[in-house]
Amino acid sequence: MTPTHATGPETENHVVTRIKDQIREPSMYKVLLLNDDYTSMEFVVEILINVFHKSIEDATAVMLKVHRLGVGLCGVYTQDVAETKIEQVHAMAREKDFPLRCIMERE
Ligand code: TYC
Repeated sequence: MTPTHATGPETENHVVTRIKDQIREPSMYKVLLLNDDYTSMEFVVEILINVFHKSIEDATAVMLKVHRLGVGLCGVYTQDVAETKIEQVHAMAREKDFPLRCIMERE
């Protein structure tokens, strides 16, 4: 049977496929706080409130989790936002001479 429409690379279907291929969800990154023996609990709570927009209750829970287990989740962000938040944490910690470390992991 004769095809009712073209099926080569220039057809509408292929264009639609190509556009769909370009509309990808961005990769997301977990931002994690690491425990250490020197950073004050109060400062970590302050970071979680001011950089990660946690309530005081959630900030305290995350800080205690990091203190007890060694690592805790601050939030999940696009690459640029995750990198900026990590820079903010390290800059604020450096200012107070705390060795607080923050890392990101692709989800
Ligand atoms: N372990 C620290 C203390 O006992 C508190 C702390 C919690 C440090 C979380 C870092 O990411 C951290 N003062």
